[in-house]
Amino acid sequence: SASDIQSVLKFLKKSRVSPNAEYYGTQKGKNVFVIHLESFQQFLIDYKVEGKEVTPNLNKFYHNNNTLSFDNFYNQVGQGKTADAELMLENSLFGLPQGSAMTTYGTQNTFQAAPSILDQQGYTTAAFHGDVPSFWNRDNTYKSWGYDYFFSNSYYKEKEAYNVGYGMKDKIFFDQSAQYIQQLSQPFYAKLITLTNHYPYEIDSKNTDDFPQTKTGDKTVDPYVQTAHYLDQAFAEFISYLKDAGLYKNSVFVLYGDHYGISNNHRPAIAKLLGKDKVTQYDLAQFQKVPFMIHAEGLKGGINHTYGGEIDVLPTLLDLLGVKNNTTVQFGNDLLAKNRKQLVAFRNGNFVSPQYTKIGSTVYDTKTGEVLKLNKKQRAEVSALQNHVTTELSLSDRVIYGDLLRFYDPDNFKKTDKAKYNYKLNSG
Ligand code: GP9
Ligand code: MN
Repeated sequence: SASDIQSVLKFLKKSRVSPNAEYYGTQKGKNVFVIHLESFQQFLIDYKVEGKEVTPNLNKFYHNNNTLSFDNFYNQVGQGKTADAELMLENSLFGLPQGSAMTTYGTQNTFQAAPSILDQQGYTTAAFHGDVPSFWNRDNTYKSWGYDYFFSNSYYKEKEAYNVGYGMKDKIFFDQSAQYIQQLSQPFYAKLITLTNHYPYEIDSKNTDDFPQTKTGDKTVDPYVQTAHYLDQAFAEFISYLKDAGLYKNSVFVLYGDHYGISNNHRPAIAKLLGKDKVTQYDLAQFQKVPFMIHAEGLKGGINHTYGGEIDVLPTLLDLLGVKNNTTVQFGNDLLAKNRKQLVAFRNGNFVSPQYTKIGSTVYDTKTGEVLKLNKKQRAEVSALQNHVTTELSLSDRVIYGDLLRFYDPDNFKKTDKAKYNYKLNSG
């Protein structure tokens, strides 16, 4: 009901942090590229197979002086996988405990999403993806989020050799997307969702670049580095198209991995990849780290160790762009804020903080991975963190289940008119 939104706003007001003045507004007015690295885990960064880097181009980007890179950034998805990542990234709302919110609520609900927020700042907004538009109900959800354009598979020239697995090969996808991007009026916000590095990690031999597979002996794990290597090359090609098109310097690049590529069902293989005898629940939690990088000309970069996750991306980006976001509903907080609460909630209620990693009823020391026997003070700290996690997840769920944003009109945000959008090809 309308009064439920008040409890949400009260909670958010208490947990708000003020932005970092050193960064706030420094990227104002620039184009924004959000590049979704499918199933890409943090352990791949700087990882080598037979002495060769899996992702040399992303590694260079990660270590670039103008890239802010985060090495304690976790995926927080549930069953909605990609869809949960998209929801968190662009709405700062958690995915649901079951299913995917985009599928169940994406069509009807009211949102305060990144595309709508930026549209109201004069941005053109577009999503690009080489699969059918209905996957995860994107075609309807993106209208609710205020995307001006959604370029899905029918917008791309098709040839049989262009496809593998779920859809278009990343190199073809980036090449053709770049041609559309050049026609967007600036400033724009463009999200590109890659696909080739998706389970079961298929790639034709012509495109493997002879990159060796890993040798864990697990048939579904070993080709993962090959498709990751291909994604890395595709990314590098895309960056060079943008440089040629003169779109590199006036843009901010946001890169993220959406979720794990190797699930917890492959523990022996994970142990081999990490060079360990066996993996603990703590190791598996660490294995949920995904890359998060922000790059822009002149941005003060470096590797930032703050603990955060996908829920925190939208406030971080809006602060960099100098877009006011303290009245719209967002559960995350700016990763660059000095006094932020460093707490990463997983969808099942487990969490990671700089001190504690709680999995089920076991608490590990986040620094060492050892199981902790808690003293009284620690017990109180852990239970306060657990409380916060449980509360934020359930309030976010209430926003979605109750469609609470329809009852809330902050003065700096105009509701999205879904009827304005039509993504069908040749529909005028
Ligand atoms: C397909 C896609 C895959 O369009 O984005 O989603 P996932 O299986 O990773 O959730
Ligand atoms: Mn995915």
